[in-house]
Amino acid sequence: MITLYSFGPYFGLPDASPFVIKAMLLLKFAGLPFEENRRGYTRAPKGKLPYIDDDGTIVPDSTFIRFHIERKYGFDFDAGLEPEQKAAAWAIEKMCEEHLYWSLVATRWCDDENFAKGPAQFFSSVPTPLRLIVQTMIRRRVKKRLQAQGFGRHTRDEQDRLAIADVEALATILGEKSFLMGERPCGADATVFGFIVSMLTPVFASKVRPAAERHQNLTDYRDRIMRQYFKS
Ligand SMILES: N[C@@H](CCC(=O)N[C@@H](CS)C(=O)NCC(=O)O)C(=O)O
Repeated sequence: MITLYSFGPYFGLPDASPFVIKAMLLLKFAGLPFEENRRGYTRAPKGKLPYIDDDGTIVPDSTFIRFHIERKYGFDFDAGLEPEQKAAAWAIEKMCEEHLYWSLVATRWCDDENFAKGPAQFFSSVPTPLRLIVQTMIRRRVKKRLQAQGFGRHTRDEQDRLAIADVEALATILGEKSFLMGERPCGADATVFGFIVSMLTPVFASKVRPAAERHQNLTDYRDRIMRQYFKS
């Protein structure tokens, strides 16, 4: 049995992290049953979630989880795609993970109201006298990462413009298709769904969400995958 280490469902989402949602969907695409463990963060080999334990083999990072599934179970997430489509799918995935992701982090962690409605919940199990101290420390760490990566050096308005450009690109690429590369999901759909669903949650206020909501193909895509893979 595969154990997926996750944060848990927050903000009306299958998980607080788009990367965990991606890993869930990769496992579902591959038809591999798994159980979730929401207490693995402190033992995460790379200090991040997701990671899996597959019969004693620990695999951290959503992309390495994908590679593991492909190698161990012989599942081809991109079956039927031309080399050019595979390359484009990879580039789209990395746009979400390495660019759009930082907008999500900034929206949730830097805006006081969004933080109070969102990430503040992660600290509810910390005893009250310590809670504010831990919360402030972690929030400062996240802001430092945003600075180090560079996205955090832009104004909020500039960040929104960059993220909206990603959203427009995703909407254009998806077009009238059911999935990114056609009528069947490919590996990158796991990532794109993780980000689209996370961006569309009504919990957080941002200019990026309405920009995504204006594209019915994106909301339909979210609903289609939710219906097909996340409703029991
Ligand atoms: N490259 C990693 C990224 C995973 C990641 O950034 N996870 C974040 C949540 S969205 C995390 O665990 N952050 C906790 C931390 O950095 O302390 C993957 O694809 O799995």
